[in-house]
Amino acid sequence: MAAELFLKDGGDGAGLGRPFEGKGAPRTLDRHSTGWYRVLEATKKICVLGDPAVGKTSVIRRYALDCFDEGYLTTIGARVLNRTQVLRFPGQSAELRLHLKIWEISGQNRHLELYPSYYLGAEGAIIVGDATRVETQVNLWKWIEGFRAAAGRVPIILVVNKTDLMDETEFDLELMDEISHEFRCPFRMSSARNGANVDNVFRELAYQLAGRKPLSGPRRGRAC
Ligand SMILES: Nc1nc2c(ncn2[C@@H]2O[C@H](COP(=O)(O)OP(=O)(O)OP(=O)(O)O)[C@@H](O)[C@H]2O)c(=O)[nH]1
Ligand SMILES: [Mg+2]
Repeated sequence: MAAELFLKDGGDGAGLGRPFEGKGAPRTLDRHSTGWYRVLEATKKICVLGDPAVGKTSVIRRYALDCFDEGYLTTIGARVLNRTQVLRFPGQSAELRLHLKIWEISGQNRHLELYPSYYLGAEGAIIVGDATRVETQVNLWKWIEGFRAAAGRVPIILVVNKTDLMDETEFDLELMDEISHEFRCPFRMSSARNGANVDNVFRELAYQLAGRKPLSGPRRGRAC
């Protein structure tokens, strides 16, 4: 059962995401019963992209390190942070540990020719807009198209960040519904500052990478 669960997603023999199986397979005592359950592991590259200063670094830092910095230091090129997301599936005696390699791609557009090489091999993306700047939501369009051209039709979640800045919000729900519908990817709202919905978004993408729905979905609307 557990191997089948894994093979749905990554059993292509390409090296990335191969399950631990056989004699050396790690096993852990199930906390909820007297039985044992299998621990599967996989590594996935995901990209986080979007316009400058929308909060890509901040969202990743909130998820990977649980911290937030008011200062703004633009990201040059691309940088990578890691976090392992544990996924559990009801009724199955297995847990999947997804080692996420989270690539932040600079929003600065200085070296556009490099972008396809950053996207290559990505199995999912979080594309971020800023709740206080509607043009960053309009630009999601071009980020999605650029990403899909290089990475193919892999899961994408659109995120409108900075929902803690309620007074300055320039949020266009109709536009977001349109983009979401056009590209068939869900959109969520988050705040890296107070942490609202950030974990949920990464968890939702991780479940999508595993070909599954999360046990409980993230909130769609306002995140704070
Ligand atoms: N209030 C508020 N500020 C945020 C939030 N997320 C990020 N910021 C601030 O917005 C600014 C830009 O954040 P970054 O995370 O550096 O933005 P970025 O998208 O990585 O920018 P580039 O690397 O230049 O593409 C910083 O001053 C952050 O502190 C948020 O959820 N709420
Ligand atoms: Mg950055």
